[in-house]
Amino acid sequence: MGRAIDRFTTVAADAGSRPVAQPKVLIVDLNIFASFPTMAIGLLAASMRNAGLEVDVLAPLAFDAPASQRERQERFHDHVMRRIHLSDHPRFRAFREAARSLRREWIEKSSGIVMREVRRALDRQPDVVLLSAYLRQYESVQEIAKAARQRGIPVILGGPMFNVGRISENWRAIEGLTAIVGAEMDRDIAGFVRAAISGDNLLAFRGVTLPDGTRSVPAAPLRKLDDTPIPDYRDFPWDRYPNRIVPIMSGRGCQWDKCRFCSDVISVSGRTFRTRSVESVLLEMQEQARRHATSNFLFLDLKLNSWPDMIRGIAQRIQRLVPGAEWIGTVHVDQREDNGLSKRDLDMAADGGLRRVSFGLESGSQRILDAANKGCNVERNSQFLREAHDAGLSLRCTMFKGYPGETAEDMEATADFLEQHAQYIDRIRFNDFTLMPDTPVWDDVNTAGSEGAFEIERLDDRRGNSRYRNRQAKTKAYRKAKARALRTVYEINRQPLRDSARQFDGLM
Ligand code: B12
Ligand code: SF4
Repeated sequence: MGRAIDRFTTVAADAGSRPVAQPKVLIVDLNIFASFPTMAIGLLAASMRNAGLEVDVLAPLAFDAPASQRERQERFHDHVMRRIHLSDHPRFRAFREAARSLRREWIEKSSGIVMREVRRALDRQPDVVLLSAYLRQYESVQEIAKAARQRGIPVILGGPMFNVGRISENWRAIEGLTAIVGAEMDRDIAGFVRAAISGDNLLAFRGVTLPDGTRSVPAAPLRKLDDTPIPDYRDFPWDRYPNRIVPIMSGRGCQWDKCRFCSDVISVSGRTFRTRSVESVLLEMQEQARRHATSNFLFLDLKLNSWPDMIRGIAQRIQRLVPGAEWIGTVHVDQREDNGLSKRDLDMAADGGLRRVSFGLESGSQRILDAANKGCNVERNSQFLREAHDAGLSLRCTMFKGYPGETAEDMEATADFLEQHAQYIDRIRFNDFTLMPDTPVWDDVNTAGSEGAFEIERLDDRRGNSRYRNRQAKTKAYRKAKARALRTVYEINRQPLRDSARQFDGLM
């Protein structure tokens, strides 16, 4: 490390002042779900530019790197693939595992186009490279770190899950990394980058792991979110996006914070609920609308109704500030008396431009919702679906099968629920239950040990997940009920989206 100060670019700070040396920073966006800019990159770029650093963002889509599409109107082929992916038949298991691992390999492969552009950018000799990575991007991080190392350029890695000790412990072995950061760096990034370039002690910053395994104290969740910068999305290839959609966050974390399977609330920015003021959110929307000539917004909040006055405040005031504004987000149909999702709230939100809502329905069985401590009930989910649909909203929900303890009766209840509510739902993402280390259900399963029907076969610290075997899912009755549920999922997903929400298709 320890790169010399004379490699800094010299820029004039402002007229009349002496020229100051400014580091050149390269940030590589590894996100290929590229139909809107990546918020972490926009935030870090804004923060560093505000502090006078020279920032270059490399966004793969600008160089024709193939973007992956998340969701679309399905064809029969998608139905068949989902049946294979979610198969529990014992005779099918080996084939399914092989198909999954091939798919994983394909997803995790680094892109030749991205690497070509990264090498070109590294040849321009930035003073430091920043990478923001999901855990599926190990191979890309490895290749970029290697290329940077060959040129003597330090590499800092950060991302949503690097606050989890066993994960950063696994990744620190990547050759060429200078440090891994598991902290919300909105305000500290410029100081951190300067310290990395000068070879100062990085353990003076919280949430840092060094390649030799030493680490600083964990970083506390960032408070005073109104003081974070407005993300700078100027570097993203706006002309390549099918629609101009600005990502925004009104708060971080989730006020409920209790679902036993939830890994969002253990992530860097998901820990403990913090909100911005309605005022600051509205001003950011107005400013981004002006900068990018659009009125479409995607709220990335884990739970947009954590503080019900946020959703109401946006609904009541945004049209005056951004005429024609349209927005979408994720909610949790919790059981508080005021959860911000009453019929009146939903009608008002739709009038205020809300077009689409995603929510974690998870299961149609109350027993499973309770076991997962989801804080929801089947009746209220049902009522929400009807009322939101009547208000004109497009509804998407996420669900899983295979939660520990799920039986054939639970799957029957799910299949029934879906059949009864198919006309209200536009899209369903139906997943296999993911058992993530460090979540409460992980502890449940480990405590049950060999007594339980759920057995952990392999723990994958690099990807932050695990492979498990669920004996309950093996019965014929379970598989029959699941086949019925999946038929309804396909019936729903093969329909086009509601017209009013089409520009938001596939974003969540
Ligand atoms: C919005 C979102 C999406 C969006 C947008 C993604 C995007 N990259 O823009 C969509 C819907 C496309 C998406 C897709 C997926 N997502 Co997602 N997503 C999120 C969500 C809800 C918010 C992310 C976000 O913008 N946060 C706000 C910013 C400010 O926080 P941040 O990213 O952590 O960044 C801060 C710090 O980490 C740090 N930092 C970040 N990068 C760097 C870099 C450096 C150098 C430094 C110093 C610091 C630093 O500073 C930032 C500012 O404070 C998170 C949940 C969560 N709690 O984070 C999941 C989450 C990130 N997603 C996750 C997953 C699994 C996925 C999918 C794989 C799901 C799927 N099966 O399809 C895909 C894969 C996408 C891909 N790129 O490969 C996981 C990631 C787990 C992992 N293994 O890494 C999370 C944590 C959810 C979860 N608990 O499972 N996702
Ligand atoms: S409501 Fe959503 S974000 Fe909140 S704890 Fe549950 S799954 Fe996690």
